[in-house]
Amino acid sequence: MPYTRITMTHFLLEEQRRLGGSGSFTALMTDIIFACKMIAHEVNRGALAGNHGLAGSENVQGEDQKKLDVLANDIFMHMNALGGNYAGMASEELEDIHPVTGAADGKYLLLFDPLDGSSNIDVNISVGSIFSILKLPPGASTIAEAAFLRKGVEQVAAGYALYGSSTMMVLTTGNGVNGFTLDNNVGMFMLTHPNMTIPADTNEFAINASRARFWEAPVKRYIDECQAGKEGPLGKDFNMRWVASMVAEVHRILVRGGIFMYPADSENIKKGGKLRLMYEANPMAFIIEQAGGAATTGRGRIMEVQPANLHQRVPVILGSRNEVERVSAYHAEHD
Ligand code: AHM
Ligand code: MG
Repeated sequence: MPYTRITMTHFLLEEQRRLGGSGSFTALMTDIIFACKMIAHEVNRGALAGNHGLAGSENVQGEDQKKLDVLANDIFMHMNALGGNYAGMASEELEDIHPVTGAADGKYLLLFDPLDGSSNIDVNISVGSIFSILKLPPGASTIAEAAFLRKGVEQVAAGYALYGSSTMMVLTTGNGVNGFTLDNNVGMFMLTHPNMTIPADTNEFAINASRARFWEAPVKRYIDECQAGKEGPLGKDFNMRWVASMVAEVHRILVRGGIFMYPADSENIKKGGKLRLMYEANPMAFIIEQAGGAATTGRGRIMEVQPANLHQRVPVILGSRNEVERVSAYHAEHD
């Protein structure tokens, strides 16, 4: 049988040829791939390397940082600064933007959550890294926070690495979604999931049900209807999953469909929601839409939210199009 495997590097080079690009995007993706491989290695070594437990510090969100949160952030910052492709970076773990010094030609901005799903680190459940790439606005000579505060529709690429039973990277550059699996023996990501698409219908939902007492009426209505099963208005039985790692939930939805919700509720709305617009919601919304799904706050498309600050939070409802549209319609009927 002929050998047909395509590495992620070759896939990116092929895309570059197709689009007539200069190669700088391929170069910056190479840095992200390195960073994710190194983080995968540290996640995998886990307790053997003393990587579990608290770092003894708090991040900008006031959350206790785990050792691996800090290590993953350091790896992501370091590896991506080396290549000189970025003018600046912003991380969920850092209060302020980080201009990349010595990279006068950096044309891109990188926003990332170095290790999402922190509550799962010490219990050996899947976690991931999420990234979003913007172009430096024309004429911007100094890097200020304002350069980063752009709607999700302006992203040029977004992706995630999933540190699960195998390590995967999933990427969109606005031309569909492709998934790559790390072959540990050769240290390369191989194209294993070309053109990932999300079925429009689903009977699987994901929500943290411990927050039910805080839910708004449209969310409560929808979940009640899912739980009513065949006898209810939706006319089918639903199953529920909640990993508490957004990367794992989004990946499951890309592979077999589903709806994921971290909606606004009476408690988290004081902060604007739970998930971060720039590091979690926007990149995942871009991927989900590119795979044929939908991503909304319940009251509008996530990628059209104008960010007011770097660490802004938003309600997130995403996944199989027909179910996401149903939940949006319930919000519209209610408001
Ligand atoms: P983190 O960035 O601090 O890890 O938080 C984000 C995570 C998401 O991956 C996940 O969907 C959610 O928080 C889980 O929240 P909860 O602990 O309320 O279930
Ligand atoms: Mg996160």
